[in-house]
Amino acid sequence: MPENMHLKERPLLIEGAWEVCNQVGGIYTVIKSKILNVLSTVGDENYCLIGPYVSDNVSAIFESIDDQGDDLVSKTVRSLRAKGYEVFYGRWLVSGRPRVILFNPFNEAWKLGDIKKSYWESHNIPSFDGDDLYDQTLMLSSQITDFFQELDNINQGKQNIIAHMHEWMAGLPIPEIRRRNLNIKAVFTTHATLLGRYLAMNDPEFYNHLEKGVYNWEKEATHFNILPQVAIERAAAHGAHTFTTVSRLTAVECKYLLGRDTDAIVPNGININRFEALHESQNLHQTYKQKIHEFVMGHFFQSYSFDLNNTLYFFTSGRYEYKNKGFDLTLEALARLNHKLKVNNINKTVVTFFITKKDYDSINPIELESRAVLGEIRKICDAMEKSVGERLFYVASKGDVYETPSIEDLIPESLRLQLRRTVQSWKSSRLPFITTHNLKDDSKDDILNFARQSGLLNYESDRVKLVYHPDFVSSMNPLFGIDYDEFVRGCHLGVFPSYYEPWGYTPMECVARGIPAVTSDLAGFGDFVINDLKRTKVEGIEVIHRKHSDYSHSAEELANYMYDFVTTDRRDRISQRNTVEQSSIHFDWNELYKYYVEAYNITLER
Ligand code: G6P
Ligand code: 1S3
Repeated sequence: MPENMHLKERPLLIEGAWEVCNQVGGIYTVIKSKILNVLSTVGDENYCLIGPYVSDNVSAIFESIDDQGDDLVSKTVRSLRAKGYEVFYGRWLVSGRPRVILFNPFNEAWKLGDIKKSYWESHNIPSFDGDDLYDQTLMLSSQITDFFQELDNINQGKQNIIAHMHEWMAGLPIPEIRRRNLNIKAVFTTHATLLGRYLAMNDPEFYNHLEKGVYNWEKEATHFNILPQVAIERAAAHGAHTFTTVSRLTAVECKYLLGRDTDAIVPNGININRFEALHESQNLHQTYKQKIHEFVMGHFFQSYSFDLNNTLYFFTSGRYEYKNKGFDLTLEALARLNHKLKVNNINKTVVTFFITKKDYDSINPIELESRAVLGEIRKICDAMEKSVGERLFYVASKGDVYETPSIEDLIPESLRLQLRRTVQSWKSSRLPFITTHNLKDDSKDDILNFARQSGLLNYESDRVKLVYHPDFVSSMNPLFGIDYDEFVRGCHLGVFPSYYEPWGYTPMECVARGIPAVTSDLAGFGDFVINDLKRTKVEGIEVIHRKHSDYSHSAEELANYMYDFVTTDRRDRISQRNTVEQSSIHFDWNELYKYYVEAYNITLER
């Protein structure tokens, strides 16, 4: 094991998060993807995750184990069960199969009032009623705290124990560990600050004001009605022996909004499964691009067609935070790109996908019908292909090889008529839709409103087209029929110029799949590329300047980058994809887990 992955002692590491066995967002990726590195550092017997038993598919990813072992965790589980607690103790069925303990938050619903009262009296954490997530985190924390209490009683100081809790939803046991004076060292990692996220969404001068220290946290938290959660975040940050966050950018928020400097930065890594041969990755790009072509034919060709061989696929994705995730800047840059491509007569089409999650009633039925008719057209073409093959073979076997058979000889009239009728009934004069689904609040949607105001409405003359898919892409989804990973591989460029982004997994995921990506210097990942890798440019990763640049300049920088990308030829794109994939090695947990080890070593010394 490399020296920087070496722990001073082998503690029992208990790692807790709301997203253990419960996929919500990026924290799930952090926890799950680094498991193999944790196990090789502390050993399976010294590691256990802890989280909620809430996910709909928890039974599919959790396998019970017995509690008869002689180790500290099993003994604690036995003891809690004897006291009447319901403890789900087992293995999380992901790579590494780590041990995991889950509690059903609702088991403590009967004493929610008391839990709230005690956090108020002991830690000055106020409460509100009617917020389900908040209530569940409180009820979960109460059980996790009891687990730590029991663990400490049984351990009696024999082994070092580290409780590593992520984000405010799992942060609440920390102040209690300290108040009860348990012999457990607490690490708290925040993956954003709640107040930072709200302020960034609402104050255009957020970064300027932040560093000037103008915000009064209590006043702002009250204003956004998030005082209880912020109070938990602060209590966890202040109570932890070691306080960490995912990027230097978020560390600034920690200092000014949570009132404590971080002790270490723990950047997010990813598992890089590298292919033996470069062409495997290129082949996958080709295969999945074909799937996206099929979607594009169904979506656009009913109205008009364009040359798919000269079409590039851009995409952005993430939680629907229009400004924070840089959807606004991406749209502005696309509008400018559209203009540039038109005035310079560049005969390329850019289809840009917005993949996010927004409330909708259903997939647009016209979209589904179009896909179905396209399927019919394909079936007729397949039948024609078969007919051509058979009839050609017949003609050739007769020895008439020098006569070119006519189309009438090769394809029966019935098939030709069927094709003509189907295509004619399919064609439509409407503009291709922007969104694939019927949104609940169509008239207030920011993406749609930008399209309406800028006139970027998928006109035939537009070089840039928009497709807004307000749901995650998955193989179960009838429009694409592929998983998100595969979708990423089939695209040409990922665009993520965030305004508020503590880290940002999306560009990293692109790069790991050999697809170039754009990030910004206000995303932790972009900041890491510039400041930690000391590179102004890593092949295939473009960092757009937003920190010291106004909106219009950033949009222009992005539009110019896109323009250069579009006008690059295919051979250069192929070779860029190869180098991009190689540069992803910098972001592998094998490189980045050392920062966690460093944080644990600091903790063990405290
Ligand atoms: C991969 C495939 C090639 C294909 C190319 C298209 O490299 O192996 O067969 O020509 O992708 O690249 P493009 O950037 O135009 O999608
Ligand atoms: C947070 O999730 P988000 O999308 O709300 O945590 C992620 C994992 O650390 C991070 O990548 C992201 O930037 C944060 O914002």
